[in-house]
Amino acid sequence: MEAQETLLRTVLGRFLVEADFISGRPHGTGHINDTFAVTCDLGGRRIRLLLQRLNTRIFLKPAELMRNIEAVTSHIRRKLEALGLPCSRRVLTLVQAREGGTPYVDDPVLGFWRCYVFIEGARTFDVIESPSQAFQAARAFGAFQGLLADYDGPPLHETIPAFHHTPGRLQRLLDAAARDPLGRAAGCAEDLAFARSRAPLAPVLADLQAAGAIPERITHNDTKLNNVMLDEETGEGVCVVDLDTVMPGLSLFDFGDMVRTACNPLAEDDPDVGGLEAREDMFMALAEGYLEGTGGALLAVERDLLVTAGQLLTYECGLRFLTDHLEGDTYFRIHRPGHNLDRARNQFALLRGLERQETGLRRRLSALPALAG
Ligand code: GN1
Ligand code: MG
Repeated sequence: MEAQETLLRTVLGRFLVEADFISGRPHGTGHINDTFAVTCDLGGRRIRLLLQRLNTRIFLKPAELMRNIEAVTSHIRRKLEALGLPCSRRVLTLVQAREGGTPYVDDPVLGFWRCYVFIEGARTFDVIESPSQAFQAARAFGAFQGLLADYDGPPLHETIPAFHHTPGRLQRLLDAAARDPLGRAAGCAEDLAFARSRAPLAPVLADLQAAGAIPERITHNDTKLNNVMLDEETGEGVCVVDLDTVMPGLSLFDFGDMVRTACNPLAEDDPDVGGLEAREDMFMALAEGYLEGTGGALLAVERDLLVTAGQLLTYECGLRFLTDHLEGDTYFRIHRPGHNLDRARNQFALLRGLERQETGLRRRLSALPALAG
């Protein structure tokens, strides 16, 4: 604990903040980076900052990633200012490093760190509680995409190549199962069989994307519901966070990943998945929020694929968790043995639910005023 505080104090000292370190502790439940909330004293006033150590085994070009975040957040800030909207809580604010003129510290000993101003009075949810939260979250992710629709800054670097190329994700799973480096494949034979049985789903969006049948836009690509902050008082979606994968993609990736997280009545790692049903009220709230947030930008071909996108992104995430289980848990942080296998099974159970519920969901969607006719 003390070592951690010493580390955080040292890292904070490398950023351009005239505040004194008081305390720091781990923050949030992200699987990739290490995140800490740090409390400081600024002339007698307490302020908080967010320090994050990037996982550079996964983000291989962190400086380019940070250039993406700078470009995207400044574009959004400019647009909000032009609209006369206050930006301090609506877009992430990076703190500059003391040296190097960069918004990050890259140190051979400390690692690669960035620092954000903490957004107070808002929080994230790992399991969403009400359809109005789902609506708010989806509207915020939709609005985020809308704000970037006219992005004209430097081309965005692809921080993780082929991130949502589901056929590639399936292939990697099959390769991992064939190599079976830790002898875990026998213990998940049924899960692997399920993954194989859904192979026809894998290329659905990738093929349409490759054919240019669905427009590429700048998307968030990691719209897990805990990547958007909701105001503690009003419940409004205030700020989209975790911008590491903002790059060209499909709106349907973003919608699908929201379905994956908001429609799951369980936490994504809950092993007790018998008869899991997707929450249809959440699905409808997401669709309404996303359609509103994107302000009519979604084409008919995209609107027709909302249910499929939910299934596909749930499938893809299941493939990724299962691959990581077979490869020895080197990607997603685990907190217990078999954690990634539990996560994969949970995703596959949700996919089964979304398949059983497909007709009903489509019927309900077609009755939405924004989609009817
Ligand atoms: C990771 O970083 P975090 O925890 O918000 C992952 C997402 C997965 C998610 C599954 C860069 O998101 O793609 O959907 O875990 N992020 C990256 O919970 O791989
Ligand atoms: Mg996150």
